[in-house]
Amino acid sequence: MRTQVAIIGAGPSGLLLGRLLELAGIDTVILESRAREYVLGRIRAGVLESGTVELLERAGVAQRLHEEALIHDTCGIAYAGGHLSVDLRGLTGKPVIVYGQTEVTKDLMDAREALSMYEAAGVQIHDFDGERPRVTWTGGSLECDFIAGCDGFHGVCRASVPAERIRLYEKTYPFGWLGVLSDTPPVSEELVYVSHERGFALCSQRSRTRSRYYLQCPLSEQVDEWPDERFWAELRRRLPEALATRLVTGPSIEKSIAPLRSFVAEPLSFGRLFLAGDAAHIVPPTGAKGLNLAASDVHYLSSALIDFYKGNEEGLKTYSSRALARVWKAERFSWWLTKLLHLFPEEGQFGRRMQLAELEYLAGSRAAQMALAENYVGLPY
Ligand code: RFL
Ligand code: PHB
Repeated sequence: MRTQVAIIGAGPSGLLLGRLLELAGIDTVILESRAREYVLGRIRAGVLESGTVELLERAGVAQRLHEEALIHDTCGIAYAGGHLSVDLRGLTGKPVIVYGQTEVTKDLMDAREALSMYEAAGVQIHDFDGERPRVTWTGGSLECDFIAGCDGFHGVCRASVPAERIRLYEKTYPFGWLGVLSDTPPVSEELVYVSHERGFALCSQRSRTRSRYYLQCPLSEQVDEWPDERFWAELRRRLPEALATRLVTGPSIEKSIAPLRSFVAEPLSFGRLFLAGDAAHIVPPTGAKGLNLAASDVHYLSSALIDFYKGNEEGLKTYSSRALARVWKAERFSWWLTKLLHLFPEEGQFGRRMQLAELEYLAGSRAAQMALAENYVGLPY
């Protein structure tokens, strides 16, 4: 079998790249190790930058998004008696868009006409330094011009690069996020990020009838140590009183713990192999940047590949540096917001007072709110 671009991974980055290339008349095959239903069942991101939405429009998959997504002009931060509502639109002219990663994935899967192979076991990539890279899996092989490594943090593509050709930067955090999805109305119209003595909490949502909540929790804890009653009781304790009394609880329909990590691989290109999305970098979810960075990588990579097939190789040469310039800024923002809002017991009382002083400063300074808002709504491509 032969194709122009072999895409490894059917997460948002692989599917979006495949769709943009398909629209430009470029042949692609997507190889995904999991079943389609498994990929669709993963509950992950919920907040899209308007740049991501524009890319989905270009990919022709934004129709349902425009009918169902919620537009958020503000975002809330609560802390020790204070509550700040950051006027994203007033400060930047842009809102953020609440629409689940699951829905983005479904829209992209439904639109794709070219070949996707799910449950492809034992995927390996070969000869990406030469003119004729190859991909093999149990029972099949594929020749191609390029390989796009869109296979997430634990994928095979980054792992296939010889150690001396790649630099990895990593920071792990000593806690995770315990997430619950429930068919209950969101506690607040805006998303609320909560900095509390007992730990961080986040009130997010998927629709007017579906909520997504997160609690900072120790990495040592297991999901089955968190029956619904314990989760709701702990969330209520961390919320400001006005929200706690409004909280509507109900049975969880998904519950999971995700570790927090900052990670960047440099560079993103190795001969004819290009990494994009979580395969190349991870941010802690606090800034809601992971899916949006996957989209901006795909913006740069898709236009570079389209230019290549029109005879211009320049974009492929600069893909890594252009994508990474944006990645590092989002890494900084996500790291900063994580440090500002989470409980770090090892930082002691002084560390906590520094957080509160910064939150008070943020509450009283338009300049500081502007810096937060322009990063949260997404830096320009
Ligand atoms: P994905 O989604 O991990 O997809 C990679 C795909 O590759 C497949 N794969 C392989 N296929 C073939 N062969 C192999 N050897 C393979 N190994 C892996 C996998 O099965 C998978 O289908 O990466 P992608 O496409 O780069 O997309 C990245 C996003 O999924 C991720 O950044 C976001 O979900 C991060 N994230 C958030 N991002 C936001 O922008 N806003 C948010 O609000 C937000 N919230 C979150 C998040 C991530 C979270 N978790 C669980 C990590 C909240 C959470 C809790
Ligand atoms: C989510 O709704 O899953 C979500 C929202 C905002 C974040 C992270 C996750 O910062």
